[in-house]
Amino acid sequence: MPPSKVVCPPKKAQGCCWFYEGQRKQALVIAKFSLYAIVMKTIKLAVSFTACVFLFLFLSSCRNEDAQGNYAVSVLVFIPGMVAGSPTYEMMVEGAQEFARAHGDMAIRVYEAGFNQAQWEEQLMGMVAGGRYDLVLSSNPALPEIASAVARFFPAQKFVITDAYYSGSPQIMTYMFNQFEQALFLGYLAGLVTTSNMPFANSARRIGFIAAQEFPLLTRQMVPGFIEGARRVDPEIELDFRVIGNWFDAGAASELAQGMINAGVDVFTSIAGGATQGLIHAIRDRGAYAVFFNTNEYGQAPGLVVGSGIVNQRELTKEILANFLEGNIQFGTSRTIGVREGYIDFIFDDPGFRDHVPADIQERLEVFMNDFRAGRIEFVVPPL
Ligand code: RBF
Repeated sequence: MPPSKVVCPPKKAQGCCWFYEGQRKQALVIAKFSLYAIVMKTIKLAVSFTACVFLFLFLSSCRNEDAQGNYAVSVLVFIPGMVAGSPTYEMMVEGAQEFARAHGDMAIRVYEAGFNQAQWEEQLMGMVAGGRYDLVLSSNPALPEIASAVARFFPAQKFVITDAYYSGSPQIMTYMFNQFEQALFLGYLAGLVTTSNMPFANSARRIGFIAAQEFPLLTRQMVPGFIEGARRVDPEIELDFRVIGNWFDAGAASELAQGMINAGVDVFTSIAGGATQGLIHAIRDRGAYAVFFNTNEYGQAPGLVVGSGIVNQRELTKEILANFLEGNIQFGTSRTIGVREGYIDFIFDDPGFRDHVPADIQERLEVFMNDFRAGRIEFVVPPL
């Protein structure tokens, strides 16, 4: 395209017009480039500044949460799953944090390993590899095997695992809740409710158990304990046991529960972590009852959640940490704790029980629990 004459200064030769036009273009390019450079520099500065701010915030939060720094003792709470919605995990984290608040020189780091169980060993290995933690605390029946595999690579690393049984590794101590006992008294209550004339109790004498997945503690002790307790009320009671396949799918849990209600189940229990919300939804929707393990769940559906057991995991966690500070953990051993040791009980003192459960059922359960605490209930805990 010929250079435009319109932009030519009038006194310059024609040929110069192209030169001036070129200069103008050059100037424009330089100006654009400079503007671009300034904008980029500003962005770079802003990015670097933001990165520094984040790094600073991250490092300062690490000082509080992470295991190093100026703390005398550092503890990793390894959660095989997610904390929210999993009562035993919630209680362990709360107990550890409460203990650390009261003992200023202890750092607690909580690590959630998520639901991919195939990755737990690798994750635990990664966490302890730096040698930063004096103690790894966890709670899950499957954890001792994983911890012992990791322990072989790190002979100085110590582990305390609750809700689990293991002995023989000088690096590991376990605390086993006697879940057969809790299953027995919750099953007894389920038996009283399914045979009652409460509004949603039918004539079928069928109770339900929804599990996230099968594992030895569940299939060998919790499920058998639940049905044995119910049959102490009426030997004709049947158990409908179903498995979801994971610890988070509330939709699947709800579908299972609806099907079980259709089949005559009027009282449920479950061990399903976050997926338990689906069961709660189903009993609200359709009208049925539930009793729960481990923690106070009455508030989830007042009038329908008619019983809650409690494991004293929060206190146990604090005791473990206190013992660890005193050098009093018996590594290589396992301790079983239940009703008589004061670590498992039934929550009577809640409006969900007091205001909604018929008086005769309350009385019969109270007699049963008093006998239990006094050692007058006879039972044989099945081997794991
Ligand atoms: N319980 C939960 O509440 N949430 C979980 O995500 C969870 N994941 C588990 C994974 C495995 C492999 C096993 C064996 C158990 C899991 N439990 C979970 C069960 C829990 O640790 C405990 O055994 C039961 O709640 C009975 O106390």
